[in-house]
Amino acid sequence: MRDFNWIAEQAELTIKRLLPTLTSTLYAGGDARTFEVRLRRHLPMIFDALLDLYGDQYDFFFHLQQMLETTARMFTLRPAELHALDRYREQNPDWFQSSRTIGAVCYVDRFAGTLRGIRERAPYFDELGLTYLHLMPLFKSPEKNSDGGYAVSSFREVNPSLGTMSELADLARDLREQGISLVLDFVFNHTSDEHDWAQKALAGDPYYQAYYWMFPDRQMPDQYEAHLREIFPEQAPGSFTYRPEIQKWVWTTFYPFQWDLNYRNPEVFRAMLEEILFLANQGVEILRLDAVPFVWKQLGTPCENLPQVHSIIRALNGFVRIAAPTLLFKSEAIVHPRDVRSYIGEDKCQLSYNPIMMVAIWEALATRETDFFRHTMTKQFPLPEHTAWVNYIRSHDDIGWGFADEDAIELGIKGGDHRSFLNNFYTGRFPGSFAKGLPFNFNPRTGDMRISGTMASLAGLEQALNSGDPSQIEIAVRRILMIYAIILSAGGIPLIYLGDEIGTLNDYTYADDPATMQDNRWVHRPKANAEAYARRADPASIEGRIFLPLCQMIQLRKATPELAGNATRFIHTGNRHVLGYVRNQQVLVLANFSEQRQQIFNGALREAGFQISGTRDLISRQAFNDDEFIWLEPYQVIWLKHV
Ligand code: OTU
Repeated sequence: MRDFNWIAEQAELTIKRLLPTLTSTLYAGGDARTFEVRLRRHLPMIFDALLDLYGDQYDFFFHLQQMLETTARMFTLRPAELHALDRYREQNPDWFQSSRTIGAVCYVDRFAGTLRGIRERAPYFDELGLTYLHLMPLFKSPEKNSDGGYAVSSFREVNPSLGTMSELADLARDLREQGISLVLDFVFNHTSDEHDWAQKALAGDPYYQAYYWMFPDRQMPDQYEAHLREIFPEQAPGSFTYRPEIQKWVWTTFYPFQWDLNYRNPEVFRAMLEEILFLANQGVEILRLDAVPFVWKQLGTPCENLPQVHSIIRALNGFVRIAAPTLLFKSEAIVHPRDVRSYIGEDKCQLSYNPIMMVAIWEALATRETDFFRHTMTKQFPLPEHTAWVNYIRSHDDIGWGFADEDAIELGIKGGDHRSFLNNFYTGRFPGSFAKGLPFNFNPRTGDMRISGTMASLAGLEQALNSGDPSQIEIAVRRILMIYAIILSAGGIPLIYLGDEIGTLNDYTYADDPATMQDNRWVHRPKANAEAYARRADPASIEGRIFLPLCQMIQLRKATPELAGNATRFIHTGNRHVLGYVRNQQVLVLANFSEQRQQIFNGALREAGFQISGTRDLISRQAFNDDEFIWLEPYQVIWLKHV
């Protein structure tokens, strides 16, 4: 443990020494007083975090000064309207916890062609009720394969086929005026090999070679690899790539063209901080921190979720609180629940994907039983203050069964066996399965495998439509609506992958295109289908049967402040097919995970602390009195509130 008084003293000395320089950076009209107040508030924590990373470097204070100068310069460059938003958000740090917050995510090109196309969809975003829009990586990136944009060649240039940076800034402003926060990815574990830094490194410049991890031979790579997990064993085996131009092995956790940055070099930290603040100054309000677990490496470890990753995020977050406090971080760590949770905090990532609940939903859909859901969520759901889960059912990525084996074994479920079952189920191999997923990256060495597929195809709609059986189609539609009813009522921000709101099915044409055929995640990233969207208002169409009730639930959620915040208490309903949770002691959600009608004994709910009589289901408007039992139709969800 470091002595906090000593840290505070060092921070104070640093401020005394540097403030004149920093505020002279601010002479161009910056609000020096605000800067100083924030600096005093956050520097001790920043200092503490940076000591974890660079405390052993003789030039620690030089690098700290560089980082602070970057922060001051970016603060000065920040547009006035964003400074105003900063002041407002500092007063309202929990704004995202509102029940009015509704999120969606899309690829610019696949959903709307260009940034201008996104702009033209503004009325549609209103129709859906969005307040949070995540545009998938839209930066300049290699033309033939960029891992869907996750290989960034410049954080300051938009991919020219989508638009320009100034269009992006305009879009951010327009969206904000419409009440929508713009969310972008910050791909900070790696850059593409076409990034300027990588190009200079390839040309032999040692300064930029030190931005990455490079080795003259296999000696060190072999030692590291002994402990590393392969992320894409099928498409990109191993974690290092040989570059003959420089006769070096480069660390590439993901694809060979994605070069891992070396955060042991404080200059890399400073440069990436500058990119963050640049994006914040374009009006981006939330950055999704991509591949968080991988950003620090240590020989002899798996190089995932190391303690220094937390120090990097805390330090970045601290600087952001000074220069652009509107900006929030959202963690993308799809790892063990313990590690997922470890990145969430007011001082780290205020938001995080909730892969734990995502997996629990699919698990309960496959088994038709909710014991594991309740058990694991009771342990894993609670979050610290001023943070939130982002609840989703699938993203642009594969689905991996990342539940905690410890949670499973407590219910007598063996993790490995259960994962095999889920893989079989969601690839449609398990007898009676309703799902049409594809196996993603089967690793014969470990038996590990993940699943690709759209929400609708995984939830049974594709198979039902193929069968032409109206009752199966009805069941699949209900299953989809149940998923949404959970995502929209559990604590946190609901996030819809656009296309899923109208029941988009798997798109198998990815297999015909050489650019995508290797990576079946493209099966669930189809282009928006204008005709399908046009049918959304028709209650007889499949699209309308999903879209219309979904919109109704979204509006209900927005109008129900009891659904705000995180507080979600999972309860025993006395019927293992029925999930139950209470929101803020005010709303009881019951969800039937089976194809059969289910009965719930009121006594069980009373015992769990919720009185049924005098409540009304917000969704169906049905009123409930003193009857002994509640009946739920197949896949029905009710949101019970006292009236
Ligand atoms: C992320 O995913 C992105 O979401 C992917 O689309 C990218 O390909 C990748 O990073 C590289 O930028 O392993 O299978 O724990 O799960 O970062 C997807 C985090 C991934 C990893 C995640 C990664």
